[in-house]
Amino acid sequence: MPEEAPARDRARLHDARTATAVGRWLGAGVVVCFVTGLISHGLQTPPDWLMPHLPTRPVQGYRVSQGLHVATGIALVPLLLVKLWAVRPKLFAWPPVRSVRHAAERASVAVLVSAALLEVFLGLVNTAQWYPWPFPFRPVHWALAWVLVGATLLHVAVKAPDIAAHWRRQPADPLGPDRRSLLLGTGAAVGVVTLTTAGQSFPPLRRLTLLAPRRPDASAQGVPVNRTAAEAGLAGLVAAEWRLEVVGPRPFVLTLAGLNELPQHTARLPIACVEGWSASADWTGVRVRDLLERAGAPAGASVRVVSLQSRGGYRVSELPPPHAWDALTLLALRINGRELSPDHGFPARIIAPNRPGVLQTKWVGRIEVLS
Ligand SMILES: Nc1nc2c(c(=O)[nH]1)N[C@H]1C(S)=C(S)[C@@H](COP(=O)(O)O)O[C@H]1N2
Ligand SMILES: [Mo]
Repeated sequence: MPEEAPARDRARLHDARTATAVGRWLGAGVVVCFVTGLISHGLQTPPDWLMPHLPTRPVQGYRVSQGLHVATGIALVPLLLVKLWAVRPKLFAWPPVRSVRHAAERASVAVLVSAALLEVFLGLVNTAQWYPWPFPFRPVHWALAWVLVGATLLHVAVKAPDIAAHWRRQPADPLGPDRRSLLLGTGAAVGVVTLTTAGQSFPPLRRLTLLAPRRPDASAQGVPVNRTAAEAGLAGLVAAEWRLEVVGPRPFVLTLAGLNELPQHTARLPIACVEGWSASADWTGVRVRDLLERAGAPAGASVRVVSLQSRGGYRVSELPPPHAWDALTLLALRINGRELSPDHGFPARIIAPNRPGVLQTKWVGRIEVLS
């Protein structure tokens, strides 16, 4: 009977072949997100043993890995929704539990689905700089990532026979116009969300950046601002009163004029925010290395950078030895040839290669050599 065909076709989309076809893209996305997430976590909160080994090259490394992290996370949204739709009849199968083994399998799927939805949602909301919950974002996103990866591995192991059987399309199981439409539609949805958001870190696509919270070019001095001087309580900063204090074996204090008299260097480096936007600029200022040598810092010392900001999580950052002594790491006074605007950290801010934006401390007041 012809009327039955559409229903049967739809039912055929809720099958193992569709689940496998979408699932492997989903799996690849989870792997990319997890690996780039490990990189971001390692650069942002490195354990002590990792500090001396953190690479400063490639200069754009963090920009690329974090851009990929956020772009892939966004692409997971349509993939997750289609995958859930494809397996929906199984999620609501009746009776809910048939055996102990079945109960265990369902429990693991429940963990997988809730961890995946929550993890992607938290990340997405973070890219929009919206923190509507009482818990801190990073530790929760980090812990959930491990739950998600563990649950994914378990799921792949349990489903291995199904995945193997349906990895390739069977001759007896033609693609059919319905499945082709579903997969093409999914691919198109992934393409649209990627193309309309990736411009926040990938300049060639910036004109298509319709859905991203940021457009890197439409902002002060060509680089977006996360926290303004007013928000940091530093709108009234007076340049003549500002001093840079360098604490080390031979401590010293510099005025802005004094800092301007030291050898100036220019480096083209990106600000790469964990929230997924990034933008490059030409930064000019004094090498942190020169300040460290003048303070008599022992070679290979780490450095703590302290902002004038009195509160907030990003007022202090640590430069690991490779970054502290890198010739490209600057205490920047200028951006693209102009004096830093108050929002970009006037009179001085840190800029270092291959480093998350949160650590590129603005409104620097003190640099401390750590032993
Ligand atoms: N003192 C201080 N420095 C800071 C921040 C801050 O809140 N306070 N925000 C950081 C974050 S999250 C980013 S992404 C960059 C953004 O730099 P920009 O505003 O110059 O683009 O500054 C970093 N430096
Ligand atoms: Mo940031």
